[in-house]
Amino acid sequence: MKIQNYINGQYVNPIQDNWLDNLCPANGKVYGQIPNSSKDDVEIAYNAAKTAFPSWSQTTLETRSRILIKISELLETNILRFAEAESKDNGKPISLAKSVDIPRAASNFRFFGNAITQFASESHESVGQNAINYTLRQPIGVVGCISPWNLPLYLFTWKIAPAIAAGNCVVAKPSEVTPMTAFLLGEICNEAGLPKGVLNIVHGLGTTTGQAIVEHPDIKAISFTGGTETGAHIARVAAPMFKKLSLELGGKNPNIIFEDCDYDDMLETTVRSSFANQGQICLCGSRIFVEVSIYEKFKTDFVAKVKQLKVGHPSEENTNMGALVSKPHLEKVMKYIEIAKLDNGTILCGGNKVIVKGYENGYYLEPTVIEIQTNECRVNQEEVFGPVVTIMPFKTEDEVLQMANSVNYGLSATLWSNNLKRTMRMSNQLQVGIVWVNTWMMRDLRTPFGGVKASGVGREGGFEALRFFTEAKNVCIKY
Ligand code: TXE
Repeated sequence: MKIQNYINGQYVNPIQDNWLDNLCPANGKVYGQIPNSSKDDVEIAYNAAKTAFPSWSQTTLETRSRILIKISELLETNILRFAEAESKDNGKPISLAKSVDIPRAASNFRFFGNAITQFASESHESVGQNAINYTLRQPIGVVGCISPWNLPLYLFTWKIAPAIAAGNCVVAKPSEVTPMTAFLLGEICNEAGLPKGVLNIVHGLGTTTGQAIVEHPDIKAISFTGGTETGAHIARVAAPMFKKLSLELGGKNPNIIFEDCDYDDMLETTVRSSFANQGQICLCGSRIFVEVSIYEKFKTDFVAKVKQLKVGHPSEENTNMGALVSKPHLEKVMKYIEIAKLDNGTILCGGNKVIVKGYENGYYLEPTVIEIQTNECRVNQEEVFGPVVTIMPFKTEDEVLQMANSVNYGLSATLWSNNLKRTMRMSNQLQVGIVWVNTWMMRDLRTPFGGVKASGVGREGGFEALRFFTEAKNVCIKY
């Protein structure tokens, strides 16, 4: 199947007629073509957005809200079609696409459709000076949204929904590895009555299409989720043009387990936080630290549970883990397993490719647990972004806190303990943007989302996202 760009409310071919193959991770076969869009395609998309902006930015909040909520409803009506497309394109289990990815994409539109009607700004009375200040929060204009392959529609809409809710027009690019659901979204936007040009979706490589969006002098803000190196590159390109930037990058998140936790709950959730979506979520807890008193028990129980996970074809309902997203990514993850061995890591389970009968060329990998000797080893310091976790014991709170913070990344952390004072103390000291206590990936869309250090800058979610996608202007009136 050939997919097209969605520009000015219409599906169009890339003007230079260049195409890229789209591969199915479950069997390694080409199953379609996507536009390899050039700078010229981005320019056309930009012009459509620019033309749509004066009217869209003046559209009432009620109308914007109604359209966003309609998009959300249509996604829900079409959940199966979208979930199947997502699963095929990404390799993730269909059960996950149905229960998480597509419902969450629908929630993103619903949430920001509602949030924009509640978004207010401040006023400040300058007491004794007979003056009042008020803040306008005005849309920026044309903004760029660039998203990755791990949660394709989920993260694409997490950017687009607040951008258009706030009155901007968008040039967006999904990952070239997983373009399918973004392609389908255009249809739904038309059906929901989103005016043409408000959202424009261009497909293509990061280094060409993505780069053209970032380099465009009149695209004034870039919201990006992806790898840390790419984020650093985007920051370098965008900085001289003083663009607003929101960068949500990689993670190397600690999962810290104390003896006094609810053990069964912890064990079950830890399997999920390690291997959900084949470990390809920036929030996965890839460094597991366990209090020494329960370390041996945890090791036995965890490995036993992990061995029960069924790696299989993504379309089968009982598959727990599908295929990794691409061959290069599978190779990267496998390279890290070798690096861990060289660093004296012991493979407790997994470590090998899985051959799924009938789909021998798919990118399947066993869930892998590695016992490591030190937090300084490369597999604990660098983002693997696959079904690979490490475990090691700790003795004291100070020791584990020091290890948790001793990485370049700082996205999220999970704490398992029923000692309230300890969890509060540690939550204060962990160098991350998100802390989960006795749970994982429980998301309330009003909360700020993002990381510190090499995990990025800026926050998405709730009013933070609406603030990012608007410029604050102060008006001072003397009376
Ligand atoms: O991501 P890229 P990749 C991490 C993970 C993974 C590594 C590399 O560790 O192994 O990053 O993955 C677009 N200008 N994460 O290479 O390249 C690209 O087309 C503008 C963590 O696949 O960062 C895609 O749309 N755009 C992460 C998007 O950036 C550019 C999720 C992300 O791709 C560009 C994914 C450029 N010069 C990977 N180059 C997370 N935080 O969840 C690429 N892109």
